[in-house]
Amino acid sequence: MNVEKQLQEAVLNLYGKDIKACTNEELYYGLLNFTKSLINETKPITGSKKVYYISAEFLIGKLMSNNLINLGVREEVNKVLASYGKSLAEIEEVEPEPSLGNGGLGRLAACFLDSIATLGLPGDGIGLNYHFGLFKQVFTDKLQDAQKNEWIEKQGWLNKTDVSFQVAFGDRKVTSRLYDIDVVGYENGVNKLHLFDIETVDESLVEDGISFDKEEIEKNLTLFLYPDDSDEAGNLLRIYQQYFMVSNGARLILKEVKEAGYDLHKLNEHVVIQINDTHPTMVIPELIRIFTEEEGFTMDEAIEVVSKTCAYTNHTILAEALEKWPLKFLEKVVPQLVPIIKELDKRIAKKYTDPKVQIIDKDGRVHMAHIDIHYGFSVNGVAAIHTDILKETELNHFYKLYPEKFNNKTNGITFRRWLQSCNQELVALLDETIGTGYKKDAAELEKLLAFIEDDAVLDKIEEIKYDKKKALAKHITEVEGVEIDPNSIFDIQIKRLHEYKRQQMNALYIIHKYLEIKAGKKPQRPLTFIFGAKAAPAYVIAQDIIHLLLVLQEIVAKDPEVSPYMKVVMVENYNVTYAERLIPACDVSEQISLASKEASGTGNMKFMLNGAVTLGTSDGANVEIHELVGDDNIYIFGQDSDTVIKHYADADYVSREFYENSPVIKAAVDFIVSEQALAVGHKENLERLYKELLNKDWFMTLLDLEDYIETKDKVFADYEDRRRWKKMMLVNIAKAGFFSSDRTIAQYDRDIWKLR
Ligand code: 26V
Repeated sequence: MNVEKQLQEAVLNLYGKDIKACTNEELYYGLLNFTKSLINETKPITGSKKVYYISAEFLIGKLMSNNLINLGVREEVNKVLASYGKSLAEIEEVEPEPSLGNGGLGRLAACFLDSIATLGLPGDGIGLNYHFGLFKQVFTDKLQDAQKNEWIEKQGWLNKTDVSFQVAFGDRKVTSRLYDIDVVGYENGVNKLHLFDIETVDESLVEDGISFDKEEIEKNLTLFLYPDDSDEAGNLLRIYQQYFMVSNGARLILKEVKEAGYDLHKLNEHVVIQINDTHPTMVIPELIRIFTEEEGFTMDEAIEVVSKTCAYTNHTILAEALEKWPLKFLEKVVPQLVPIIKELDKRIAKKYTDPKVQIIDKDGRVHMAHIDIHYGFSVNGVAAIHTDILKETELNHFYKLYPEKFNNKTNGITFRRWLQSCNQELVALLDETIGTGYKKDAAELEKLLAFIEDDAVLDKIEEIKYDKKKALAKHITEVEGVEIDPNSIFDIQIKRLHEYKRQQMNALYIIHKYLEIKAGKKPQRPLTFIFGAKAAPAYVIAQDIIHLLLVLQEIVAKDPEVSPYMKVVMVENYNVTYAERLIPACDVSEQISLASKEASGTGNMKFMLNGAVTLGTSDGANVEIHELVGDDNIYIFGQDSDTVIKHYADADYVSREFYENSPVIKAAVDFIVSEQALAVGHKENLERLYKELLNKDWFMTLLDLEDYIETKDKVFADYEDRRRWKKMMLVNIAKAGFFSSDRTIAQYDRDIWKLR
């Protein structure tokens, strides 16, 4: 293949110009056409059994770079463009980022699709084509504001298909339209991400920011990802969205099965449906409904085959995140499913008396996870500790009924995006030192350990990190207007804003450092604290925490006594593209959730792979990172999950006691409502947060604060032993292979899907 010739033709066709004369924007669309035609020449992945990964979220990020890598042409494209004085990185800036996910769960789905195709497994994603996805975050007056994120263009990765279905709700019928995005495996074939949309959607419904009329389902169904569900209309809309997704998904799956000529009674021999969290749960009653109403199955037959086809992944133990829909909502939106759900419930009630395992509870709420567990064949958690907690605590009643269904699949990340695409410098070093085998078998990264005493390699790792920090600093100056020093330590916490993730604990450390510097105790080296996080629009305390971080950013920046020694930057609109810049530039990876609460985390894996050292609690996949790198290459602090779970059980955590017994904690917490903070921030937000920390602190920030301060101080001191630190970086990179999503997907296939 002659890349130059094909690219030249692509832009000539579009613009009648040659590469040299094109703008970056023109080159992007030329490259898009070029890439799409290469994808069209790539073989679809086929087989007699296929997985459908059904998920309300696919946080795919920009696709150009990843597709070029997976098609095996990125180097070549780079070279050709460079020979015309053009930069692929700058051209990629033109691509809009779809924001079809909230955070980890959606990004995981995207990594999984990449790995499924890379392993050559037949497997498609099924989801929704949100027009504005998750909101775009802007800061106004140090508060988060939400705006719509437009990403759909006339020319893009979405391909309109001729597939369309009728979807009936209780009060209306709508027509769907399927759009597909090709998913190219790394040097392998092509699968699809199927995104359903509604033909009557009306983007002009969106008024200010992200508000819109929630009643007009025909017009609003696919406008946004998880619109504000703090009111009834928002909740109903979510149910409309979920049913729309699963009804279309079920129709598509059955269409493919019938076209292949398979017997529907043997559905489970040809199809496995992986249900990503509870959002797609209605696919179970929907399939049972279709089989009994349209395909002549008895109820027993339908239940049996559907149960052998569906598998469920749990991504959280937070009770408030486990969906429980009031039966009356389902009666309004999907009355056709209600008799099926009642039948499923009746069968369970007959077999088991324990109220904890019922589908419909005494208050008439339908526990979606319970449908998945009773009527699916597999239940998996997403990290070892998370699965253990599910088995021993949260889902113990189910584990006792079905021990054979429970299994762990520790999450992973695609190394194509989180190494090859975002850190080409590190890739070059790896290629040179350990060869290129790690690109197909991530376990080969361990070969890097042979260089642990090689100063040239250690220095090179340090140099790459420094270059990435410089590039990030430049970007942050450009987009945030904040100067940061690449010679400072980059301490980064990027993830959804949630109390259990404890960004507020990091903020209290920053206050503590600020007070120390004011008192004359300067850090050995300047510190840069970077945050990126969106908060759900209805999550008040999360908004307050963002406010506090922005207040601290300003206080520190404006204080000439302190700003030479530390900086705080809360980046605006943290998203996948931003993560691709932040992660390679990180020294210290903040993974400080309250133990037991972070199911896995995947950012922790991305940081490690790029040579950051983890500062974290014994939670989620941190536990497995710890086991892999050993005590000397990670900083673990805080109470463990057993202790935390016991505090909840005994209801004996009193945050005020920690506050009153520790002058350090007291000083940091009091600062939130100090005159100095109130002069910069809003009284309402700061006081609410202060009171929350003192009177409730449900996620036990103060429990671990002293230990956190001590450990973090040690991290920063250890950073000065440069050789030791470089070795830690090397070990983290070398041991990251386990967290390749190729490994995770191979395990899903071996234990659950059995596609080959
Ligand atoms: C959802 C909600 C929705 C209602 C308000 C509170 C709340 C809190 C948490 C969630 C999380 C939903 C599920 C989720 O995103 N889980 C994440 O899944 C990742 C992939 O498995 C995993 O790495 C993260 O630890 C986990 O939080």
